[in-house]
Amino acid sequence: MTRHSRELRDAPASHELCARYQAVRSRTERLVAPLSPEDMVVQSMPDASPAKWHIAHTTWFFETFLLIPNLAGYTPFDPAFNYLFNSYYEAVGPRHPRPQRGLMTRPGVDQVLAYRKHVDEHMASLLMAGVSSDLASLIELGLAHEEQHQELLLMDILHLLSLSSLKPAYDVQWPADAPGRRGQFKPLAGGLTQIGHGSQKFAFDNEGPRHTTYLQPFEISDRLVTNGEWMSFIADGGYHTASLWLSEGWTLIQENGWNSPLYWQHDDNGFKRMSLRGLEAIDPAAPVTHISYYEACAFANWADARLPTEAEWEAAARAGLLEQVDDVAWQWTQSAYSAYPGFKPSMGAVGEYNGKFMVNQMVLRGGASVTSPDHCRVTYRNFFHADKRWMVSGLRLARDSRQPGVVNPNDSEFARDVVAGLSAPSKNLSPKYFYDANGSDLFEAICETAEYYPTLAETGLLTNTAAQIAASIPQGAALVEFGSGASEKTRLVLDAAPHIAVYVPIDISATALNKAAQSLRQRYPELIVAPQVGDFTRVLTLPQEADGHTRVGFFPGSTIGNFTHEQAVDFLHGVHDVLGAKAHFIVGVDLVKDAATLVAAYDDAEGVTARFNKNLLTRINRELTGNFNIDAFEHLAVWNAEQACMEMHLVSKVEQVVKVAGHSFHFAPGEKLHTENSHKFTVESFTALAARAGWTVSEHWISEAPEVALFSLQA
Ligand code: SAH
Ligand code: AVI
Repeated sequence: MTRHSRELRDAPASHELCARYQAVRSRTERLVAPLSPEDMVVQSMPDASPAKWHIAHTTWFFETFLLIPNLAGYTPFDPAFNYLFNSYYEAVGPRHPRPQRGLMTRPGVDQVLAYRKHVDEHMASLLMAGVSSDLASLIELGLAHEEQHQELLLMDILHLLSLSSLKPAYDVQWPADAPGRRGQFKPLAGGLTQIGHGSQKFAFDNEGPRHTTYLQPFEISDRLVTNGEWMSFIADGGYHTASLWLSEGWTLIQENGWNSPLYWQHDDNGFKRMSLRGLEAIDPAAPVTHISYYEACAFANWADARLPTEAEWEAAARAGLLEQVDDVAWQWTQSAYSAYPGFKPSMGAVGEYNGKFMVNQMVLRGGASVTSPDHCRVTYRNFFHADKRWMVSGLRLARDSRQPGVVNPNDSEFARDVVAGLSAPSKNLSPKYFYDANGSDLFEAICETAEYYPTLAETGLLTNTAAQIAASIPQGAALVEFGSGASEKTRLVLDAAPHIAVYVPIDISATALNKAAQSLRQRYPELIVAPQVGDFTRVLTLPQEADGHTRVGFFPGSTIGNFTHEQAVDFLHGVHDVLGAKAHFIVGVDLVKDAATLVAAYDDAEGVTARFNKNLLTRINRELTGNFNIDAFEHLAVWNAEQACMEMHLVSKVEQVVKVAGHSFHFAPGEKLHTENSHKFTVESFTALAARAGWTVSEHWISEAPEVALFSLQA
């Protein structure tokens, strides 16, 4: 044990870990609640396991790896369970044969639930007694393991129910995948890129080490292949054209008579498919799911494309180019599942978790509708054999670069803006480029720092005013939010105003937007959620879902402060056009206050804001073949009292020349790169600004100190 972990030995587990333990364990129990005892015992095929086995095995993990070695005096619930519920750990001993898990009528479901209770009670004692950092990591692994089994449980239940003649629903309310437009190819410059997990946060051992890899220029679709596209493949004889298929795949479909994805069935009225909601019509605009690697490859050949490699997928996801990242279906890649350079399995029996499966399987990236909330990361490597399709698997197409001119980083808007900003006498960059996938996560982390008061203050204010705001929103309205990010504050408005029919979040960060949209759809099943990825200063029309609904604008977070006053006036004019006549717009702004509070909010002690600021340079290095030395720049936050503006800069510590997109830029020692303005207002100054764009303040509310304000604007 390290000195560090010994020091932590007596500390009770953090509140977060205890809460997470309870949340994960109770979610498993909620997931099995709709099942009958009979549903929970049957094994529908050797790959699947009975629900009863999943709930026992996840418990066995905590008993075997946490309680027995670490809780003094712990007596196993039943010594036979080690044999029954060990999955594949050779180090732990022999086990019940996997294909015969469905023959385990004993122990009964009640006994397995009693086993869970016993282990949970003892885990509570262990957590309270204190855990070292090593033990906390093992508990995190146990919880991530249980989340994987939550997904397996749903996959296995669907497989089981699909074989029932009654085609019963697991849960008629289970959310359906949102339909949407077809994908468009997005170009990405190749070059050296970093992939893999490299932070201190939890990840499975197979996600690291982070390492450099080389990519040719390529194009990748921003969305997944749809059912409609798959129907065209079928109609075009896709399953009957040998030239499209890998030899093993062709043999497989002949032997099994496959002519459509798993769970599809065809009758006189066309295709239907089995889902967790029961048998249903297939939505052509929703992504296709439950396909094998072989089918994905054949489709890609038919579409004159290919599957992305996992490195291409990760680079594109980090660049924020992808939609439907982890909320619909796992996406097959053409990468074989093998060790990253320098990979070492974890120590001890849990070293068997991933490493020993690194042969004959293919990697899938992203996440699926059945994946546990917040379980995924851009580095997450799922893997299955090429013939499997009972998991929620889909595909996203890629192809080699077709337009070398377009993939030249010098031709993108981002490149043009960066080159122009770094060429200016006072170097500057637009803050809208902060928000790639990492930047959006870092902004979320800023909101949790003790110093960044605006989030807490505005959340409190919205909580207190939600009822009044809700009363001002007409029945059946469409709420249009600008820079919605995680849409956390929106929930306060949606809770208070269930009469809102449509929600249109607009954000430049595809990853943040799609994650938020998926989670809102689950929480508000009646609400139509129509996300729009893009620059909100350019949104001229809203999606058709908003047609015929009175539009109410929402712009919290004091993001309006990131504009210059001129840009803010232009934006306010534009919003008026988008929202229509008699528009109503609710805007959050930060108010002028003492310099110490302001500077601390933009220079927190933990350095989260500094990392957010510097991430812009990391993004430039990755996307625009830049060579910024991140450590040669210092984060600076200053209060410009004259402009009533918090400014963020990156200050060059030394004289240096930086290359970006083929251009060279000289930095003198101490030279500043201005990355963000965050204007602060008074009630009077904001009222005057709004008036310049034709808006009248009908009401305003001010939070407790540190003060922020909400304005209700009327056109
Ligand atoms: N409204 C949220 C998030 C604020 S952070 C809150 O109050 O907590 C600012 C958000 O605006 C980010 O999600 C960022 O991706 C988005 N954003 C910044 N500039 C943008 C632009 N020009 N167009 C669209 N979205 C933008
Ligand atoms: C999104 N925007 C309003 C934030 C702000 O406060 O200006 C972004 C931010 N920059 C540093 N910390 C937070």
